Amino acid sequence: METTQPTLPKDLQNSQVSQEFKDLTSSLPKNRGWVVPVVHQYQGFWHYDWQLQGVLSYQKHFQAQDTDILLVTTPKSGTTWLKAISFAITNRIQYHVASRDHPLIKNNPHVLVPFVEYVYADNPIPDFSAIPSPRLFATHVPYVSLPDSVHNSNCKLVYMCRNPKDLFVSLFHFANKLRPQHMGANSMEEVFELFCEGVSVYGPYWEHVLGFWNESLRRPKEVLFLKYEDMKAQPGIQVRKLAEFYGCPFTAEEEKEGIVESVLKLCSFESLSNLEVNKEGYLPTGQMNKAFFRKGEVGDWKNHLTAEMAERLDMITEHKFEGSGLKF
Ligand code: PAP
Repeated sequence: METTQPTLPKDLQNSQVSQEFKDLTSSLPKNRGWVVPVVHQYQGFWHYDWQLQGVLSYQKHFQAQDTDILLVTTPKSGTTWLKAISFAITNRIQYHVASRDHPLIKNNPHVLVPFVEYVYADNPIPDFSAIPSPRLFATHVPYVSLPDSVHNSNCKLVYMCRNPKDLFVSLFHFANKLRPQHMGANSMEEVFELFCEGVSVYGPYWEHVLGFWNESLRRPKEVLFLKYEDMKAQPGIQVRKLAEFYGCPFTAEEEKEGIVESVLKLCSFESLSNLEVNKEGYLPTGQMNKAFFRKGEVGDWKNHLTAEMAERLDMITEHKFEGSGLKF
């Protein structure tokens, strides 16, 4: 049997949000959350309260620098993997990727590359001054809700998306792991309906993806759009693409030493999921690290969705992405 959280992680507890924030959200559209009872819609996307508190503070206070790198995903698109790979690439002078003391051996990738809105949710005015350049952050925030300073800077955005069928299945399992035992599991049919209506954390999924897809077409030098499936199929090509995009392509010498293979090995599902820290550890918010590692495969939806569900998701995706040039 899969283990669930002993208690609701801190970031999902309503007691963590201020009264001022509660007054503000009282006028926003509401719906049923997958883990918490209520989610609110802000600028067209669904958030649970602690997260939205962070998004608002992030919008208000974050000052982007042109050298910043922001990793963006909608949840369950391969965030943990992208964080690990990006951390390994951008810090490779300081931390040799084949070293047994590499920070990724002792730390979950979410600790090394934090979600910036969660940092703000915890502390409305965090101090980022000690972070060396290029600063590496992650976010799930949709394009429309990113801070103006991100929109107006030349900072680099990497967006990783994943096909909606696998993403839905991954999110379904993740949400059930986060729900403490006494709340019981969601039924797949119920949350499938919500997902199709766009009600998922940081959803609607399709609008989230399109926001960054369109921006990547408009500003290809600043916005790199990747797919989880391509990363699985051609990891070497994608890792080299990332290193180039970050302005630190691999040298001939590094290539000769097999750096690409070392990065991929260090960050592989097998390596990360078998580390002590990821089997036993918890994030500062209280989430179990192991919840971020399930199967790490493409096509697992076939084991979970009925033919009707798959067809419905395909039809919605085709309709929403029509004319955009984006396909799975
Ligand atoms: P997040 O957006 O909530 O941070 P994220 O890392 O995107 O989570 O989602 C976890 C998914 O990525 C899981 O997919 P699954 O449920 O279909 O299995 C997880 O297994 C997968 N994953 C985690 N690490 C890796 C990795 N190193 N390589 C490939 N897939 C991975």
